[in-house]
Amino acid sequence: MYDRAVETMSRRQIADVQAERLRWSLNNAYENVPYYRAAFDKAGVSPSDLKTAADIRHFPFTLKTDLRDNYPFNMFSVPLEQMARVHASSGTTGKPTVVGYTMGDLKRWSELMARSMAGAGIRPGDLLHNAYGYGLFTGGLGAHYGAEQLGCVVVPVSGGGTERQVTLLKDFGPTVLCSTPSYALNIAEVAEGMGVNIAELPVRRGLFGAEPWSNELRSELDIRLGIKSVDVYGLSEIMGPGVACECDTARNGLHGWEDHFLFEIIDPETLEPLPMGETGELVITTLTKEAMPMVRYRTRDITRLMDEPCACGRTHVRILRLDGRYDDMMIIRGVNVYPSQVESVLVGLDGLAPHYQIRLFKDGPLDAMAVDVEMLPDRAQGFDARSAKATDVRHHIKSIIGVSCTVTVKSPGEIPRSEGKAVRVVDER
Ligand code: DLL
Repeated sequence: MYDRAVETMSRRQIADVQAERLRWSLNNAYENVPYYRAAFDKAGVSPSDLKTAADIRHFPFTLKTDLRDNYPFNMFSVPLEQMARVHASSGTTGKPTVVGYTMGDLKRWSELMARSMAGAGIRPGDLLHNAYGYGLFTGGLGAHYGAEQLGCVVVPVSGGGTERQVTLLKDFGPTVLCSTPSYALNIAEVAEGMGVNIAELPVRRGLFGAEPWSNELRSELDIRLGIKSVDVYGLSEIMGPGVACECDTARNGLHGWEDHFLFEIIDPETLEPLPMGETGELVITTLTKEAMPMVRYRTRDITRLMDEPCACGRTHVRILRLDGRYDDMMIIRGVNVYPSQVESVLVGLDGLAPHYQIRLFKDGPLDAMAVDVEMLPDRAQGFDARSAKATDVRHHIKSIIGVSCTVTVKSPGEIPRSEGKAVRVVDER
């Protein structure tokens, strides 16, 4: 699955491949998607204006609302009968966003997911327990077909039924676990409650993604599950999982597959492209998608790119691990805070379980943050112990992130556990 010639192309070769494929993709969008024809015409650009990949900056952005406005199938560039599958993401408000694939798209998706998995140290013959949700969510089927393409044996468990997941992990002895990081933590906890030590089972690798997770949570998962956890990124609008993935060697930034996607970082306020290395919103253009080309899709994900070659030899741009989505950023008394920063402080603090939930509420005219945490079950749970721990946590959050918040120590098990993407923030404003 590892094609050295592709994954170690020079930056120059990458730019050439991108320019050529971009011209095809912009043409596909312009000729076959009325939405794009109107958007390009309005912006006064035509696919023939593109000379190099950098000229993408003249083309208009695509937003999630554009997909919603074209619900369900109007972003597709081929007639429905030429398509092979649709997926959709639920979204918190309004209509879901629907995405579509031709057979060719599904083949490329499987190949890119297999490429990602191979980079992550998964090998043909690995028995892969897939606990990403199957269905309209792209996680389950994306990981499934990628793993089969790589030559793994897939156990298609899907999410939920956590005790059964543990039993299967024990009985089947898979070597790879795929799930969201928060669900992996839930599985670890349920296993411990069932007297099963996953660290002693054959599972050696975790491929986790679909939500932000901190390095602290990674260390926790590595130790509790006895695995090496690797981060995988993707989004349904662009393809699904496998748009970018960390490598086994460095686990330092996710290799974004630049022969299929063009990555940019823009300032989310001015919308101007930012130079390599600066932090901003990730914008992605598809280069090879047939059924649903996306031009400058604004992901709302905040990160930065690095283009130095990785220790593994790969040259494709690396996406720094994500702090979170622009929409998840909380502004507490003028300080910008992402839930993952709170996670970094909490996970690993003495006596604290790695489960948390943030509540946002109004304190007069201002936004305020409350953090719910849990003590480890084997610690004293009395009133004094809890208040001392709450003070301790509040102090840590204040000194590390710089915001004041209230902290409530809940009983073990009281904070809701995740079976997919964890709900980290509850908005009570
Ligand atoms: O979450 C696809 C996926 C499935 C990725 C399984 C990885 C593994 P959506 O439901 O469309 O697709 O959600 C996409 O999830 O824009 C990010 O905000 C977030 N996200 C995905 N992967 C990561 C990650 C899938 N590794 C949205 N780190 C994206 C942080 C992630 N956030």
